[in-house]
Amino acid sequence: MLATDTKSLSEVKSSNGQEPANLTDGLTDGLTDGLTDGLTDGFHLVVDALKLNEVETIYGVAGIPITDLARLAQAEGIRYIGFRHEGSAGNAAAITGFLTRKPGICLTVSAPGFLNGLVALANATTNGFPMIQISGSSDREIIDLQQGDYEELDQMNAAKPYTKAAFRVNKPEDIGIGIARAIRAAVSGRPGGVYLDLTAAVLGTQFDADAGEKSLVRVVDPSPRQIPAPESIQKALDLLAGAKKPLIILGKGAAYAQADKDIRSFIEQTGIPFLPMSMAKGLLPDNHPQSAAAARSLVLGQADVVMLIGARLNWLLDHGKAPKWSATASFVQIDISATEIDSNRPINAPIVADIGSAMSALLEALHAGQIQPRTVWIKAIEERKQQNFERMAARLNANPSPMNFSSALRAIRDVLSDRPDIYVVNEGANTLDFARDIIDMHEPRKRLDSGTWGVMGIGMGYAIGAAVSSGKPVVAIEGDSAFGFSGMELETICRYSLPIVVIVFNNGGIYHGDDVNFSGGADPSPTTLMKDARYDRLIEAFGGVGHHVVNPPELTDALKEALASGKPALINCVIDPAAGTESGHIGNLNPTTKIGK
Ligand code: ADP
Ligand code: TZD
Ligand code: MG
Repeated sequence: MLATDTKSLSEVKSSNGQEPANLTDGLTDGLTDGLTDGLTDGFHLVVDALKLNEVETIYGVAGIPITDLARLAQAEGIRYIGFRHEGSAGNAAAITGFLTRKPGICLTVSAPGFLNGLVALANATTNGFPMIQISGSSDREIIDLQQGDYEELDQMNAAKPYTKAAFRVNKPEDIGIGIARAIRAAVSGRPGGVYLDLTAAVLGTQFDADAGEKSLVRVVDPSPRQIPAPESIQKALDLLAGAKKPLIILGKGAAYAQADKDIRSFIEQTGIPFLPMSMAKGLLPDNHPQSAAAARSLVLGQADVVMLIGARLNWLLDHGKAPKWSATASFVQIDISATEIDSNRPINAPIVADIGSAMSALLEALHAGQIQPRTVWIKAIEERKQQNFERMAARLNANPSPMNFSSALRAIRDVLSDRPDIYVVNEGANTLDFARDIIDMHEPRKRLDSGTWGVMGIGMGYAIGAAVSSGKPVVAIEGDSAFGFSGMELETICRYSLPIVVIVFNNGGIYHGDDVNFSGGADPSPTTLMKDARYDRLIEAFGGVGHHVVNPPELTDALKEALASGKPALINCVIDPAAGTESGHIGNLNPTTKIGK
């Protein structure tokens, strides 16, 4: 930080020629009671507004001009979790939003801190997670004339293209309505990331306490139900009733909706096979007899009526197009966002509604025996599943040395099968693809991963957000490259003593560890990482427990021990450098030169 950071906030403000903020004349004075001679200020109003709207946690990185905001929030009973990088704070906020259906809050300083957090905010928007990034910002007059302020940036306009909404509060009396707008924008309709800009001047300005209190807004019904049109329900049921080979695809919108019972009832009453997208795994347990996950290519290629529940037809579903999909299939789609319909393929029966309301309307209108997948369809799926289970079992039961992805994941799967309560965070390329297929989930919203962007760097932020918001243990299964993006948050995990076990799949590289430098020079190749790196020793620097494992029994023991302790741990899991493939399962998206290197 710059030298100015050592001054108190009031000194900085005086040097800016603005009113000193009373609050910071000796920080603790008045921090909790908040009022000095019937006055409040922007800091207090923000905290009061967040508390009024039941915000329990703020994730952030402190500094000018929001340091006192973080202190005051903590003093007033909001839990403050301080990170080492705003990206991780933002990711923690985003996943908290996904898990709780309330916007996760990330607090950042101006300009660079704001930009560090913005990637997470954009990722939240892309994935449909409700989140608010609150950032302090420099003096508007100086920014707008580009006169060179400390951490100068036109943050609101920088945020706009990447967020669901972006607002700036320019007067302390607008803090209440600004926070209310941000909350409603984040959680209503398709959830997303919202940016809220609070200028240093607004935070420091004093204001009549009574008028301040009256200016606060408690948001009423921030994400109201969106009831489906009855005729859309009828059309969907008619289409499914005529299907011979129906299929349901569950996406993370279905997980977010928390309509778990009705979704399961509809699937079980109709007997339709289902396929979960990665973060919808566990909505119904992965070992449910109707799961078609192990016959994925068969069902996508042959289904004649497909019902999408909270899943977009994006790249993760090959845009719904041939050859992966049947060119003649018809589609039902339930989505809260009307503009999602017909995005890639014509949708024959759209249901624009929230999934909870749509599922209960479908169940109400459904007659017994109305929808009956053909027996040949169910049998074909069953046969394909058996074949693939056998193939998978052969891979899982092989015991290569060094370990490969399958043998390591078999050990983890067996430990986690007794612990359905544990959250699984997962990122990497091969590490992501293999773990998604091998680790069964048994409860909804327990698998948190790279999501719609396939982004690296969510690992420690998601793990911390899940542990803090749920109080439950987390196992983060991380590629060695993926882990590096947020690895310094090990210190955060240890500082807050969170029950997080990080397993680093150490194959010495992005995708694999045996790539070569085509120039023949001494530098490692672009995808190579440090050979034999001891990630386990990183966590020891912060008082956590490190394990170094080279075979499945060691991995099993280390994971059991780490989970039993409930303390921060990192397992450095040595994987054969030759085991991975370039880009994991999406090598088809990776252009390569045909001319030669
Ligand atoms: P996945 O990656 O799992 O396939 P996506 O993120 O692509 O899932 O799609 C989720 C979809 O769910 C989005 O189109 C979003 O609009 C929708 N959605 C999110 N929440 C709800 C809800 N409560 N009701 C209806 N649709 C929702
Ligand atoms: N940067 C960001 C933010 N997201 C990305 N997805 C990438 C870079 C590119 N990338 C991938 O798509 S996967 C990956 C990178 C860098 C890492 C893969 O290596 P890993 O996993 O060690 O995490 P495996 O198991 O070795 O494949
Ligand atoms: Mg790797």
